Amino acid sequence: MALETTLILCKPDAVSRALVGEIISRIERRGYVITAMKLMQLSGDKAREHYAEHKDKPFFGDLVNFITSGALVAMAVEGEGAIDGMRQIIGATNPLSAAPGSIRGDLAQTIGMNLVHGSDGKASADRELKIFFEAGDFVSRKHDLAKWLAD
Ligand code: IDP
Ligand code: MG
Repeated sequence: MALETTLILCKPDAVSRALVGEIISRIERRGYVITAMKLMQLSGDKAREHYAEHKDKPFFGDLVNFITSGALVAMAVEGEGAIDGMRQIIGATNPLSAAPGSIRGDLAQTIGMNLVHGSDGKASADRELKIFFEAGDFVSRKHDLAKWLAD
């Protein structure tokens, strides 16, 4: 296992339902640390870049409209195996298939408004983090992370 950084978005439904604190709390309780964070409204261009892999899907237009519809919170989240670990915490894409105990399984109803985005692999994480953050946005949390990491 390796120390990884993943891109997490609290999507506009999470911000408007005031669930950002709940989501961050679950990330922190897992022992991951936030190394960059922004409250922002995404432009159409950045939304299309972020979701480029879905550009030919029938839901692409709705997805871009939704992700640009209001404020979102973007975070870089660091930890051992944090990419897959965050996917576990988030749960399956369709909330009806997401395990109870996961964010989507506990708090979401529909696939279109499933509260959170998490990168699905190392290449995606590296690509997506660059869409939301630049080098100067990151703060080292190595000291804070150390207490969570067993030898
Ligand atoms: P993920 O967010 O779990 O990685 P992806 O397959 O990458 O899921 O899809 C990106 C987002 O697109 C999903 O989180 C969901 O909001 C939306 N989406 C995926 N599949 C559908 C669909 O079949 N109908 C409507 N929206 C969808
Ligand atoms: Mg995805």
